Amino acid sequence: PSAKPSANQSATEKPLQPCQEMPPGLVGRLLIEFSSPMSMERVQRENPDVRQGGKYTPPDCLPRQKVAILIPFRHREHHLKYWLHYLHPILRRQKVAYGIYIINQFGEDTFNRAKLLNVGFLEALKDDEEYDCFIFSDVDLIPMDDRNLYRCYEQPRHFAVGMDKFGFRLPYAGYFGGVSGLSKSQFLKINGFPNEYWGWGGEDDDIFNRISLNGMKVSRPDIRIGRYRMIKHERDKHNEPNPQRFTKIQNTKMTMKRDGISSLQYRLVEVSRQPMYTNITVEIGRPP
Ligand code: UDH
Repeated sequence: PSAKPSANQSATEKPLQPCQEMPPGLVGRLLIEFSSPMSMERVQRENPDVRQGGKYTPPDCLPRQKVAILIPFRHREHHLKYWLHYLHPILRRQKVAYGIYIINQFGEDTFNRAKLLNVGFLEALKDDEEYDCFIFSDVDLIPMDDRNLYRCYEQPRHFAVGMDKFGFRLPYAGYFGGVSGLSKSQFLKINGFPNEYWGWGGEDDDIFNRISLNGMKVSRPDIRIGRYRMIKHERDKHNEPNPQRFTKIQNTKMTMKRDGISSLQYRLVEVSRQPMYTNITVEIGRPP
């Protein structure tokens, strides 16, 4: 073994042990509510150990994975404050090294969640090539139990199995929406996500198809642990249900080879490092 100290270990300290598989500081079920006012100042005050750009490394053990958390985003500042307020402390207790990336769609054309997440994958790796796990989370979904560990698994992971709006049950067996996670190699194996789902719906089913068609199987937490609260909201402008989604998800087998991370095109508008997250504003075009 080399004597070279790692990044979070100085020459004088004794070497850090790998973080435990099941972190000892977890608290289990959490009380999640969105009625008390929230501010970014408060989030900053309560998370002094989060580094610029929303990065964190456990100080007391060597994390097993480096996780990039990617959030598709436009005009949801109010939700983002709650997400950061709840998630930073949870992720800290879960003992992973992580960075938070907001992938902000520039302009007012039709929203495209999956394409934004493809951009997030490449831009996070540009920022830090050591990311080996990617978690894709909607901005309005908060886990109700910190035993739902935000990391990557042997198989692609679906985290949001029990959302309040679906009565804390999976809405259907192949549901892959809300919060999901793939290792770098799992993501590349399915050629990333589709770029051609404009507007609401279908892209998560396409991703589920990609996973199955490539011989993988979705893994999930226990339904008692994978519970989520969603911040209630009305439908956004420029994210109407996509009427093509039903036919498109029939064709994943044909489209996934040409449409994905391999065919992604975008124009980076701005990368800005905020105290609690990194903001990536991107122009991704509009539906044909
Ligand atoms: N998102 C944005 N801005 C948008 C659209 C979507 O940030 O304008 C992101 C955000 O992370 C959101 C995710 O994309 O959590 C998914 O979009 P969504 O929240 O619209 O999807 P969901 O299925 O809601 O949660 C659909 C509209 C429900 C309307 C119900 C009215 N009672």
